[in-house]
Amino acid sequence: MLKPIATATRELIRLDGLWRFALDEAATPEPWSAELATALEAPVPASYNDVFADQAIHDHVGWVWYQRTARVPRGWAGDRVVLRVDAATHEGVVYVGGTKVAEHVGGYTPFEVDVTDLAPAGEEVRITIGVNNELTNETIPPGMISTTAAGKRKQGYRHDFYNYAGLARSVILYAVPPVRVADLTVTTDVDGSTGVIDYRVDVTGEAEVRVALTDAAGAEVATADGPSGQMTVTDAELWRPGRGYLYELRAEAVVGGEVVDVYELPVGIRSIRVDGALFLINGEPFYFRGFGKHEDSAFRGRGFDNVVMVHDFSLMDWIGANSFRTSHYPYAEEFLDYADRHGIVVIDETAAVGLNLGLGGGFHGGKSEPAYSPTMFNGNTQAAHAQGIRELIGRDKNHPSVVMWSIANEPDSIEDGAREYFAPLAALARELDPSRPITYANEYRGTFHNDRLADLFDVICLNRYYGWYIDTGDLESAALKLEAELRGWESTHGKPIIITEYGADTLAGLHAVGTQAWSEEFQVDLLRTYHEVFDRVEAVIGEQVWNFADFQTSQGVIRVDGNKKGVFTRDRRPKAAAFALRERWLAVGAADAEAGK
Ligand code: GCB
Repeated sequence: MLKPIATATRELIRLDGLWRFALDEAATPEPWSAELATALEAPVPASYNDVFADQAIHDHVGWVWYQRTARVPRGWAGDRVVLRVDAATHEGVVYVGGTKVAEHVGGYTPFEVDVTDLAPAGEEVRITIGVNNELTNETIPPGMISTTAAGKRKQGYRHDFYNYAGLARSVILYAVPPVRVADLTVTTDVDGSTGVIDYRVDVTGEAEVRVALTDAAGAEVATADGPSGQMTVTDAELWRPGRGYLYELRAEAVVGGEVVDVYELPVGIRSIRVDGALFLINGEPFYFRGFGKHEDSAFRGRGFDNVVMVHDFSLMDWIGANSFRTSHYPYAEEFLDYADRHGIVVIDETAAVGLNLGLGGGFHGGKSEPAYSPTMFNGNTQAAHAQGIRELIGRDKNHPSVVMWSIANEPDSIEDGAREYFAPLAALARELDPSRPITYANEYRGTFHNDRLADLFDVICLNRYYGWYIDTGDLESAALKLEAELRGWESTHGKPIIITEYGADTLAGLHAVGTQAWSEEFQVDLLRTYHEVFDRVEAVIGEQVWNFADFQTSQGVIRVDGNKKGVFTRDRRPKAAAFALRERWLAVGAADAEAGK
């Protein structure tokens, strides 16, 4: 799905700002049929939960309503007008005037609809968007709704981050020509010093297709005709980690010799391969240094904010990180655009987190029934998961920064049914994108002895908490168990291993001379202990600390105002571990640079 952009033939307006806002129970039965009667105004983009000083809004389970008017620009006459919602978490319904125009399930991927007939050029239209945050055993991520003793509805879930909801990303109204570029798919490869670009252009209507590639200085380096084909660039400037060189692919739809539509896509030429236990980018072994992150900040919840994003990237640069995982859902596309431009490597994850009854936030939880069963994670869950994979790949397939798809975080990988559930999903991801490796992030109960999924994937991603949830405070045992396990995976699978989570909750400002869980010194020691092991095991080709920053979770006895495993606090101040990581990562980065990587 193409990101809306402005070109010579396309225009867009963002409907960001303040929208009228009401909880469903405070609204009339058909809130879209008239002006929403409410005193509340909610910012878009933002999660609504932390914006108001109102516990009922914070804890709300169910539908909320956003509404505003927008004037369709006069100049859009003759164009198709499209309304796009970048994210409605987790389910959205859209009305223009009194007419329902779109419904969508899945809280972290965009949806859009042609509203031309209801939104004539020059007219003002009323747009009402309903957003539902409910999670069930058949949604991705899953959850469960119960009623409290006091009669309130309560949303439970098996993932360790707050269920922020609302319109967390932009809402956009845009104009495109009736005959137009509808989608573009680009994959690249490298052959010696030649860059190879395979492209496919899908067109709405009847048109010829012309494609041209320009370099960063604007010089045309290749052209092609036809809806699909190949272009080559001699002496190509490659997209590399740390240097996000981008070409631009310009696709034109041409009718009777006239260009009726133009779409411009940044293209990074690079190759990705997994070879034995190596992860190769442009034929060079790549070592992942970085974090599992969250879209999470004060007031905004999961709301997209350029300030927070640029600051986070700046801190990642400062600390020497070269990569991150979009744990545990697809992030705003702006993150990938930025990563493309700056050469940051991304593991792109679906929202499939919590498909596991044996875990609660990384530690062992109670378990009473089978995970993969008609009443728990069933065919409908799997269908929603498949749709999540389609939408993730559909949105992000052209980003050079995305080097691998992670199709789930910590699903149950050891029970009956796990393989039946995951094999078709792994096959689907491969079919949709044969150009990228795939993985899933494995939790500690799935060992190299009993895991039933690893062989379906290219890279083994392990989330491990020895010294924290297991053998708390005992780093000697942690090192022994970690090394034994990593060597086991290495010898049984012979695939690359990335430790996609390791870390310790750490209270900023808590210090201790001796070993003391939760202290800043302990976080430093735990990370160092892991690093010593990683450096001894050849198949380990990456380390991503959990987490970049402290983040909000649901309330619970093991969380104090959220998860504190951040290397930075929630307001992005460094803990001692930030300086320790910086020392290690800048040194490794410098060695890589010297070796020409
Ligand atoms: C995990 C989960 C992550 C949690 C983390 C923790 O394994 O993947 O979402 O936040 O553990 O801190 O418990």
